[in-house]
Amino acid sequence: MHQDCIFCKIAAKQLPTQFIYEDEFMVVFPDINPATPVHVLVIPKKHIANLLELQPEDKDLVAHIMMTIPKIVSQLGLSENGFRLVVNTKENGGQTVNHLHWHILGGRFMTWPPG
Ligand code: DGP
Repeated sequence: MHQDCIFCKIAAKQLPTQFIYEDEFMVVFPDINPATPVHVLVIPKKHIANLLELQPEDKDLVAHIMMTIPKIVSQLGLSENGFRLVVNTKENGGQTVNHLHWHILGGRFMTWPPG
C-alpha cells in the first residue's frame, strides 16, 4: 500500500467506494468521471504504478485479472454489444492515477482512433 495513492486507499476501503467486484487480488468500481454510460475501473490491490512496472512475479495476478474481466463485462451487461478495455500509460497515454488500472468502457458506440 502506497500512502499517497488514491487507488491503494480505495482498495484498502479507506475511501467510501461501491465495489462492483472484489476478490483477494483485485477490485472493480465505477469511474468517478464516467466517459461512457458504463465505465468502471479494474485495479490490482497490489500497488503497481503502470503497465511498464509489471514484474515477472505479477504474471499470475495479470492472468487472473484478464480472466476475470469477461465475468465483470457479463455482469455489466456488455457482452452482447461489446465494450472497450483501456490501459492508459504515462503522459502520452493520458494516465492520471499512477496505480495500474484497466478501464472497461461501454454502453454506446465508440469511435476509433482516440483523439
Ligand atoms: P487514467 O486517466 O487512465 O489514469 O484514469 C484515472 C481514472 O480514475 C479517471 O477516469 C478518473 C478516475 N478516478 C480518479 N480518482 C478517483 C476516485 O477517487 N474514485 C473513483 N471512483 N475514480 C477516480
